[in-house]
Amino acid sequence: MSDKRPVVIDLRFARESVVSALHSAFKDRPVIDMGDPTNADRDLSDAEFAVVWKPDPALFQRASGLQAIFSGGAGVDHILSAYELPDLPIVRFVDRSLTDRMSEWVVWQCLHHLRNGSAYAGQQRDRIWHEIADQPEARDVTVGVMGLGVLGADAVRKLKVMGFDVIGWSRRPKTIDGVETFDATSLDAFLGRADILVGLLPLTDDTRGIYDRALFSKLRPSGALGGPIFLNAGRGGSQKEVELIECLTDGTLKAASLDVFEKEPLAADSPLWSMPNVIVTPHAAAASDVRALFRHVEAQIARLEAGNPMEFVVDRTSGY
Ligand code: NDP
Ligand code: OXD
Repeated sequence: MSDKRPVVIDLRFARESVVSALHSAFKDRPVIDMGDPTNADRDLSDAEFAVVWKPDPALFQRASGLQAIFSGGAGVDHILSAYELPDLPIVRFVDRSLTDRMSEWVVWQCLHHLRNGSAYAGQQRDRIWHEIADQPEARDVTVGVMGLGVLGADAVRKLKVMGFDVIGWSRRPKTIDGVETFDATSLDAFLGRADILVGLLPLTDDTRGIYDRALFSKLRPSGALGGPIFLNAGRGGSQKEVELIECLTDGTLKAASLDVFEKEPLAADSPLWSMPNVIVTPHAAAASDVRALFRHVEAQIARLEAGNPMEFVVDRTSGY
C-alpha cells in the first residue's frame, strides 16, 4: 500500500479517455477519480494534487490539503476566472502532441484560405470545372500570429516552412529567427502588415474582447488574398462575436476560421454556422492527450519531490 497522499482527478473530458489513461498512471499513489460516482461525497482533505479541467466549483474547498493544481489543458482561464482559488502553484499542460496539433490546425487553415478551399469545395459540389485565376503563393501572404508562446512559436516556424511571410506579436519583446516580431507597444504596426491574423492568445483581463471591429479595421485591406482573414484558436472570450459577424458581413474581414467561441458549444442559432466565408471547428484544434497529460503531471510531481522547481507554473499576476 502506498504511503503517498492521493491525486484527485476532475477532468471534464471524454470519459473513456480518462478511464483508459488512468489504467497506466499514478502507480505509486492513490487516485480519486471524481468521474466515478462512488467518489461524489468522498472526503478529499487528504488529496495532495489535483488534475482538473473545468472542475466542480466546490473541489478546491473540499480538497483543502492540496500542494499544486494541474490544468488539464494549456489554458488556465477555466480555473483562474471561475473559482476562488487557493494560493497554490498552478501548472499548465505543455506537450509535444498538443503543440503539433495546434500547428497542424493553423497551417491547415492558412493553406485553406490561401488555396481557395471553400470556393473549390463549392465548385466540386456543383460539378464545376474552373481554375480560379491569379493564385497567390504563400510568400505573397503575411501571416501575423498574436501570441508567441509555446503554441505561437511552433506555429510561426511551421508557417515559415510552408513559405508564408510570418510576423508575430507578444506582450514582451521576442527574438525568433526569420520572423519579425512586435511587442505590446506596437500592435497597430503589426496589424497593418497582416493579411491573415492568427489568434493564439490566452484569455486574461488584457486579452478579453481584444478581437473587435477596431482591431479588424487595422488589418491590411489590400493584400494578396483580397481582404483580411481572421483565425482564432486561442480563446473565444477574446473575440467580440457580434462585431466579428458584422465585419465578416460588411467585408472588413474576408473570411474567418474559428475553433473557439464566446460561449461553447456555439449556439445552434449562431449565424457563424452558415456563413459561407466562415470555417467552424468545435474547440478541436488541439485536444489534450490524456496519457501524455498524466505523464506530464507525474514528471512535475517527481521534480517537486526531488526538490526541483516545477515547470510551466502559471504567473497568477499576468493570468497565463
Ligand atoms: P503561452 O503562455 O506559452 O503563450 C502565451 C503567449 O501570449 C505569449 O507569447 C504571451 O506573451 C502572449 N500574451 C499573453 N498576454 C498578452 C497580451 N496582453 N498582449 C500580448 N501578448 C500576450 O501559451 P500557449 O502558447 O501554450 O497557449 C496559448 C493559448 O492557446 C492557451 O492559453 C489556450 O487559451 C489556447 N489553446 C487552445 C487550444 C484549442 O484547442 N483551441 C488548445 C490549447 C491551447 P509573452 O511571450 O510576452 O509572455
Ligand atoms: C487547452 C484547450 O487550453 O484545449 O488546452 O483549450
